[in-house]
Amino acid sequence: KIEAWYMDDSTDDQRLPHRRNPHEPCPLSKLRELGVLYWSLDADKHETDPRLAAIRKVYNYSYMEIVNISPTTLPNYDEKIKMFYEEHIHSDDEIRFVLDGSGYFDVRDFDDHWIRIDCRKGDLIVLPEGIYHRFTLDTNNYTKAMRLFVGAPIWTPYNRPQDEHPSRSRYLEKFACRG
Ligand code: KMT
Ligand code: NI
Repeated sequence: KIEAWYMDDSTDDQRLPHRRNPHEPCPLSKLRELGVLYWSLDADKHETDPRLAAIRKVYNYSYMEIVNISPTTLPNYDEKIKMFYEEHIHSDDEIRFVLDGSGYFDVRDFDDHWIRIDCRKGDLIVLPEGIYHRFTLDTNNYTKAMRLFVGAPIWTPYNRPQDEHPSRSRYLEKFACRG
């Protein structure tokens, strides 16, 4: 369903897949260890889907908005695209449901390697508070996504390094159960 892999070190276009050679897939179990949650839903039914409603209720995702990320639909496109791809954390979970199109969420593992998550229509992904991550469109240049949040949204990115940020400390305490 959802596919993820370890990235290569090439500085080519960020929209390319950047798979390693040979390909190194990242299993879903690894993503779970990093605190990343994932559901596969029917994007076309997002207005009436009881599964989405149940997830929103259980996790208190009261806030919802829809964004269209493409060169023609996103205001300040170049600036935003650059911002999304800066490595950062948030003080809350980042919850995204891809309604159409596709894009990549990259997350860091505990060895500081990038894992690229190929998010497509129907993928609902939760990046935990404090995880280092970034987002890019792929070569289709289009993602329509639902942005969910617990209460009033705070989208502020804190660019790396944020090793003293309380959200980073909480993340490591919760998920980096080693050493
Ligand atoms: C964000 O906060 O990084 C974004 O909303 C862009 C990704 S949404 C598919
Ligand atoms: Ni983010």
